[in-house]
Amino acid sequence: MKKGILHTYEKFLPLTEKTPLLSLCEGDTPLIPLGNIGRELGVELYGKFEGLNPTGSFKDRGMVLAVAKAAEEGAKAVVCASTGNTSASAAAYGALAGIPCFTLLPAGKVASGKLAQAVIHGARVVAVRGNFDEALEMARTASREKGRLAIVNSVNPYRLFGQRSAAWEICDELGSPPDWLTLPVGNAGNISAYCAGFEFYREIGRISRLPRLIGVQAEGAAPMVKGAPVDNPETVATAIRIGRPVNASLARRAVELTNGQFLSVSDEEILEAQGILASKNGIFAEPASCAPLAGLYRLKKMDKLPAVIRIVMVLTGNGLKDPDAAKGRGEALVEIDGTTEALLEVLGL
Ligand code: AN7
Repeated sequence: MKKGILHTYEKFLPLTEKTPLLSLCEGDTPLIPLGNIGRELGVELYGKFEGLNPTGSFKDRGMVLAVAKAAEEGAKAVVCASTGNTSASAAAYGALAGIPCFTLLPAGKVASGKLAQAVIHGARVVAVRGNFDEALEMARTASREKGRLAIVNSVNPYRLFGQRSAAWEICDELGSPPDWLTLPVGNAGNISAYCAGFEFYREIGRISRLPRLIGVQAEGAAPMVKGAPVDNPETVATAIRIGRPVNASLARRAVELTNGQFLSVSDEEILEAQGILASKNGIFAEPASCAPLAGLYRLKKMDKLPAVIRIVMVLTGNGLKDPDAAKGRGEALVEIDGTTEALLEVLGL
């Protein structure tokens, strides 16, 4: 039975007797073999479908711990800035713990499903006329100035601690780490958490090597690739529309340590990869989550994708969160009269 991150990894996490063992049964997400696409790329490909977490993204793994610790420490409220998924997750776990949640979102730049989640879970949603990086700075200052207002962005170390669990699940399921692990990079927390998770498993002897970490960004928001902050990040993948990643140095270390790399892909390539994943392999992931697949196609084109290796792609968020990104794509809708004849004509079989 699914028990959630805090129960399952009690021994590996910084819990005390006073930590409430919150759970929405997060984690334990499927590692889906992506045979149709893998064959095309000439690799053994899996998707770790984090979009099947309770709020539809990987954020739940770290949020459950961050909110539990906030509750343990007597926080009166939690706050976060977010491109959408963090706010949905903070709002849900805040609701579960009975702690009010404030979320700061870049006005007009959050996918509709994510906004709906924050609202229905009862968060106080503040739309900031500015980008994510500016909103995060505001949230950090507010939490420093107001006692007992816990910040639950990935500057909160408990977030990354909980997110390590995804690396552990992958190793447990495959019996060894993959050759490559590729994931989208925004604020650069998740790639750092995966690295720490793999390092921990190596320390305790569960694995003997680290996978190469391949972090993929959108071209219009690629500070890790450029090696410098981006002031006005822009991309269709709004989840990773981030120009000043707070975990940049940890992420750089992760890539160096694992002999990995950062690369960027265009919005066009991201949307194309999203369409391929959905139409060739039956999985609907949000645009940001498809940046890694776009990256693999690009490497393949450049003849830089080794054959036969085992690759895990982290599908960080569910496609249903951002229906607008899918609208108007694929086959056009046909509207017909309510008659069998009209239907048979459309079927044309
Ligand atoms: C689907 O929700 O930053 O590199 O505020 O939602 O750990 O930041 C989301 C990030 C990848 C990037 N994929 O992860 C937020 C937020 C999805 C995401 C990322 C995000 P990090």
